[in-house]
Amino acid sequence: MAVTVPLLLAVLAAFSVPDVLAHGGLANYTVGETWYRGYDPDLPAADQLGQPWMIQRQWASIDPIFSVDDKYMACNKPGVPPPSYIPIQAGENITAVYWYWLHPVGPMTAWLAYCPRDDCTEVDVNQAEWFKIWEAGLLEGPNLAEGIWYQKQFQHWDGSPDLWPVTIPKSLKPGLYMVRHEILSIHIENKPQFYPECAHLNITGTGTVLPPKEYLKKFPGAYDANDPSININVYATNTTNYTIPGGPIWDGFTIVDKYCLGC
Ligand SMILES: *[C@@H]1O[C@H](CO)[C@@H](O)[C@H](O)[C@H]1NC(C)=O
Ligand SMILES: *[C@@H]1O[C@H](CO)[C@@H](O)[C@H](O)[C@H]1NC(C)=O
Ligand SMILES: *[C@@H]1O[C@H](CO)[C@@H](O)[C@H](O)[C@H]1NC(C)=O
Ligand SMILES: *[C@@H]1O[C@H](CO)[C@@H](O)[C@H](O)[C@H]1NC(C)=O
Ligand SMILES: *[C@@H]1O[C@H](CO)[C@@H](O)[C@H](O)[C@H]1NC(C)=O
Ligand SMILES: [Cu+2]
Repeated sequence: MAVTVPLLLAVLAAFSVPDVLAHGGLANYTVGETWYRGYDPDLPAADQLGQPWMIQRQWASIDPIFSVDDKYMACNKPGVPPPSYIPIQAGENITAVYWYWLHPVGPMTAWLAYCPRDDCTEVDVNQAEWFKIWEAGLLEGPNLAEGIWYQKQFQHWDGSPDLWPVTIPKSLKPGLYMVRHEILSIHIENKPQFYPECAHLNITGTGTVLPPKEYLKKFPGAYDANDPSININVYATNTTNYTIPGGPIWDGFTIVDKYCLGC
């Protein structure tokens, strides 16, 4: 099936047939050698919600979100918070583990939001201030429709775990944070599909900073439905030009006032 799946996807995309293939989602996380099990929409919710091991916000189905204004853009639906946190040091990688990711076209981004009052369970995910720490788009031409995106490169097409490592900025102030991984699939013309999933992190380390205001975004709010990178027909033009939505990545060094570093 490894050969026919991409072919089938190309056919589906060309005819704008609604999504019929299961495309999976963010199943687990790893930090170093340690695995953290996430929510599984195929298992009973009652066996998972509130379990002491749960570190991910609930996503009840693998279906995408179609509107940038949807309140579930923040942390999927229904986004019930978990009781536990993944411990991680600033500077370490958190690796998101997906199963059966099958869409090939579109950018991927990772975001953090600081949880005030030492608690992520009480945070309103729509009011949280998210900052982008990682992104990847088109890696190689010849154009948006046929090129190799990170979204296509990171997947294995066969159900073995697809790994997506992201580094927590070393300079980040320790504390409790939410991490938000988002895949945006744009293989269907002018019908973007968003796949966000969130987990809770307990970040330690020797960092001291948070990003300045211009990096802080809300979901909904961060994206514009008319953004040419979101409302896009990748089959219409032969180009490699693509700007990943959501503004720049915070590099972990730009602090409070870029003209006043260290003062
Ligand atoms: C995620 O973890 C669960 C529970 O340990 C396991 O059954 C499942 O195979 C894992 N999924 C992936 C994609 O690694
Ligand atoms: C850590 O994550 C970065 C991307 O953020 C990646 O380039 C690097 O290979 C990762 N390292 C490991 C050991 O996974
Ligand atoms: C976060 O980690 C610190 C350091 O290990 C620990 O003292 C604290 O209890 C943890 N907080 C939570 C909510 O897990
Ligand atoms: C797209 O553009 C590339 C580079 O300019 C060119 O090599 C290729 O033939 C073009 N493809 C089509 C289908 O026009
Ligand atoms: C392509 O580049 C132009 C600027 O040259 C920009 O206006 C446009 O939004 C870009 N398109 C995408 C999809 O990023
Ligand atoms: Cu899909």
